[in-house]
Amino acid sequence: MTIEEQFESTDLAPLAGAIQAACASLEGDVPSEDPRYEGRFVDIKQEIDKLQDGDLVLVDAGGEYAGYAADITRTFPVNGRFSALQREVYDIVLAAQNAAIAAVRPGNHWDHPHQAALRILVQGLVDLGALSGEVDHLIETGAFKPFFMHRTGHWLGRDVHDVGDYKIGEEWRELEPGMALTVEPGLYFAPGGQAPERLQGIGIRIEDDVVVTADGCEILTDDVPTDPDAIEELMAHE
Ligand SMILES: [Mn+2]
Repeated sequence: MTIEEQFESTDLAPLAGAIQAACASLEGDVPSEDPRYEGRFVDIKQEIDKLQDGDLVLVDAGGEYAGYAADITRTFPVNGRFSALQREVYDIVLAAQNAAIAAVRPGNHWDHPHQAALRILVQGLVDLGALSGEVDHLIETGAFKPFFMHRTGHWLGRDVHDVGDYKIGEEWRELEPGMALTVEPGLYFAPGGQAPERLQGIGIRIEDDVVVTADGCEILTDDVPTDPDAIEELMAHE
């Protein structure tokens, strides 16, 4: 069975078409005969054309093995080196991720890692000049939401956003050994948005998959580096 036949035999056929279209677009061959893929092809082609020296590219990749899903995000500098400002933002997001991962342990509840990440991200937004005021107040009022508009993770398992409750009644669910989740803080400064202009266009997310253990958690995706020096090193070899 060819890989195409395998894809066609599952509901992944549209994804296979999109991937084929993307690959074909890189070779200059436009597969326009199949209308199902036309929109996807255009989207991907436009995104590829936009990459410029000095930009960042955020890759949020899903994979499946033996029926279990993975979900990993890394942010790369297109030219192979983070600018000083990009690295400043990157280091804040990485510190937030480390704090969140440290908060994934039995006895903590679902919201603990998010609150740990949020505190560091909001302090970072103040340090960067994107927000001003007391961190507690900025968290309470949601003033950070233009720059961090999603939560720090979700359940992971047979599906990439797996089933499972986050609260039981009014209470956040307690973390228990064996639970799998993502840890994915980010900071995003939209062009034309309310951040200082020097920050606009920078968007960074770092996502790992973790499993709660007896006394903490195990990072399943740590073979792919998050350290910015290691990412630059990785890019220098390709
Ligand atoms: Mn995710």
